[in-house]
Amino acid sequence: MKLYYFDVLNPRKVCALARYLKLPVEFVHVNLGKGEHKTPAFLAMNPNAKVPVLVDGETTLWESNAILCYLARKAGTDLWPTDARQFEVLRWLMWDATEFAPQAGTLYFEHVIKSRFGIGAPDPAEVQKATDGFLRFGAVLDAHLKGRRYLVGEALSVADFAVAITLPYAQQALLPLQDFPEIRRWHAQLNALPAWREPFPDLAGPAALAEAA
Ligand SMILES: N[C@@H](CCC(=O)N[C@@H](CS)C(=O)NCC(=O)O)C(=O)O
Repeated sequence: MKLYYFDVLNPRKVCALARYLKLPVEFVHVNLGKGEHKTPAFLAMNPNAKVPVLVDGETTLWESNAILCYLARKAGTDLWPTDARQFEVLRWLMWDATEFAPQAGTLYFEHVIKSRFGIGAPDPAEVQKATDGFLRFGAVLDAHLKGRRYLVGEALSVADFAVAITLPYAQQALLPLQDFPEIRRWHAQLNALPAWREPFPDLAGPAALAEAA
């Protein structure tokens, strides 16, 4: 299995899960800064020109949340459950993609990506709108987590890997978490997992140094 990634937001969740599940994945670094996601070979795998992409034999899969479900099933776990919890997990994946991630992802883009790639200063109007949105949907998440260890009850699921993905960047992205103690508690639990804290292959290793050259 090959997992095409770059050390940014959406690939982070699938790399974390692959490592958590100890799957035999070959991590393939795609340098977005050098436009490696726009080559004909990459576009043949993902015409959206985005990472992550998973290739497993005849299967080529893009969209990080779909890859999460695939990996969970591949490892024979119920992190993507087959019982009634599946609808709850699906609910949180959809909610993340349409309500929460657009807010948190905008704050990540404005504060982290723009400075990393030197593509301008944060846009105050975008930041304000996303901060307001984060406060609105963050309140829903915080209330839901009260009395629950994870998003879907007591067991970890792919929903946790998806919905929490901006939280490792909370400080740099200026995510307004002050009034959300349950989100902070939940993320502290995820941080206890080595795979969550260190999802990417060693970017300081010889291969990465060669790539960066
Ligand atoms: N909905 C996609 C989004 C993937 C995505 O936006 N990937 C970003 C990195 S976090 C990317 O490859 N961006 C390259 C570009 O937009 O040029 C998913 O969840 O996989």
